[in-house]
Amino acid sequence: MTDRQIRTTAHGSADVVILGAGPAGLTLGNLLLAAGIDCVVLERADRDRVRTRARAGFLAANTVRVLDRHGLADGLHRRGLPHGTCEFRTEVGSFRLDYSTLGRGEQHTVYPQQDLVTDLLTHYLAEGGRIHFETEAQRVDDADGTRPAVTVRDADGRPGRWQSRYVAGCDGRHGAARHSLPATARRHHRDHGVSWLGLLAEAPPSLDAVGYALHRRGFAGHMARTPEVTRYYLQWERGTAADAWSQERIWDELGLRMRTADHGPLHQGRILQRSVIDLQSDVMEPLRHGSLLLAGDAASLPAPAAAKGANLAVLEAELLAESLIDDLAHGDPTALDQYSRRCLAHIWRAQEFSHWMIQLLHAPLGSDEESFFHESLRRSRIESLRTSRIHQDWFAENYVGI
Ligand code: RFL
Repeated sequence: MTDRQIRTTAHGSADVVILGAGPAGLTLGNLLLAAGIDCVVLERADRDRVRTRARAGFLAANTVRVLDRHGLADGLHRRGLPHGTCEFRTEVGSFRLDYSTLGRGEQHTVYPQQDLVTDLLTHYLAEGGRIHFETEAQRVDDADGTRPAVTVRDADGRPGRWQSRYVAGCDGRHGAARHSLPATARRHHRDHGVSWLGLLAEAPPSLDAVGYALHRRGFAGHMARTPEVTRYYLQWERGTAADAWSQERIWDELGLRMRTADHGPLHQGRILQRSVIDLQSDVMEPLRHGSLLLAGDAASLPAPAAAKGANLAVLEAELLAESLIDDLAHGDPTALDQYSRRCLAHIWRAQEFSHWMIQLLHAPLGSDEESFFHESLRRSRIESLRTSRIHQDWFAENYVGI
């Protein structure tokens, strides 16, 4: 398909219209296509933006299993790197957990999200999948719950309309699917009151482990992405702009919090990307409203402290594909009834662990009694994780699990 064909066409129909070409939407698209279901993906961004948006990197064992099951994991097996260790650097010493030998014995695969999305897109197009870039969904209307219509606008502002039997809202937290939900939809939301400066540095990883530094000045994190690029995080004062600090100051602060005086220097390099992330979580409930179904970040946003979002997106896409195929190909009208309940069980598990990680990683920065109490609980939690094999098994199972 040429870029021109991909970009035009403001009107059309399909049994399933998928909003968003992220991990959720493209996994779903590939699975429906393989089952012969008539579907189309509508994506707001252009093709280059979709293929280069750097976000996640740590893929759980179950995500790899899902992608393997459907022949979507070739690139990941060729270029992804196995990862099974994390290192905690704290005020009272540091310790490592080889989590791939704990819990269920599972490990992560480090594979940048933009590479996964590129693989999914390439596969989808090679199989003849339909996608329209630069096509922004504005609203999903579904008066009687059986024949939804998606109002769209292309890059030149021209309006259009897509008709379908089902709409899969895979368009993230701020997409049209969430904005089109009925008043009965609930959003359970928590602001954790903590912010991070997220950084991508043109520098090789400095540790052969995920690094979690707990420091009285705040948290710092280190996560490998590729042999040339590393993601870092700095706990960041809420409201401070991402560009408030020079590169030099950022590297100094990372070095201080990561205790390079004791552990050796970090490999430094140009900072390629920086963004402020206010740690927030939410869950939409239910995930089905008539013929509109939510998956991925549109369904639930786990704060990125435990690397769950992209993994949930792939899992939910598979569950949604199974239900849609049972309904549309096998004529089972009840197939979608359990979709919401099945996903929410995984979502709340991931939310709980993500919440636990946030409590573990962040020191309250005040000096009052409340902060002292909170900080003492955190130290006790870390000490238990350092010394208790049962606690370590629990950690490993939840850290890689989904
Ligand atoms: P995405 O990836 O946001 O894709 C949604 C797509 O929808 C498009 N879109 C629209 N299209 C049409 N009409 C509209 N009105 C639209 N509105 C939006 C967008 O352009 C986009 O292409 O959602 P999806 O598929 O649900 O996937 C979710 C993941 O992207 C997200 O959860 C993860 O990136 C979270 N996350 C991580 N998850 C992990 O599992 N492991 C990690 O290591 C990990 N690291 C991270 C992360 C998120 C981060 N950020 C963004 C805070 C690291 C970071 C820094």
